[in-house]
Amino acid sequence: MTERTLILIKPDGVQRLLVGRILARYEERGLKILGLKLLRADRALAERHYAVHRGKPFYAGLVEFITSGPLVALAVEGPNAIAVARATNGATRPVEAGPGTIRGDFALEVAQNIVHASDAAETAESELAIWFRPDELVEYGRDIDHWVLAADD
Ligand code: DAT
Ligand code: MG
Repeated sequence: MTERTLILIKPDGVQRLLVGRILARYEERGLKILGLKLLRADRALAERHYAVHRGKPFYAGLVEFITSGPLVALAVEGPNAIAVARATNGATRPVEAGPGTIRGDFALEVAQNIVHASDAAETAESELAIWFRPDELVEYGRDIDHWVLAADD
């Protein structure tokens, strides 16, 4: 099923000069980029994004971290995009993330795990709305879609 999802390259990914290499992984996988921007999240935006984690012991650190520098927000589309993006990211705890995943290749610590991706259809929809206005998402066809996507996608 064609899905859209939100991906963030968190401030550690930007500071470590990994934006291009990380973007390439989603792009090469075949996910279509619909929206892309670099911004520094303020506290209100971070708190909306991480509302489900409010009250957890790591919540304050999480908001602090995500607002600590610019990040890259990315809206992508493709078959099973939600699961594909999370599989490309790897497990939340980098120690459990397999080699070949972004976290498995570039991260060591859960609090500096480089990337975010929405975890379900409802969160993808609400998170995309938090980070992108509707007119910031661009719909277009790609000539390679014929090679990447099944005929009925
Ligand atoms: P994911 O980002 O894989 O969806 P999550 O939603 O459970 O993981 O947690 C959100 C982020 O919070 C995660 O990417 C890093 C941080 N985090 C999670 N568990 C943590 C912990 N035990 N200590 C510090 N940070 C944690
Ligand atoms: Mg999550």
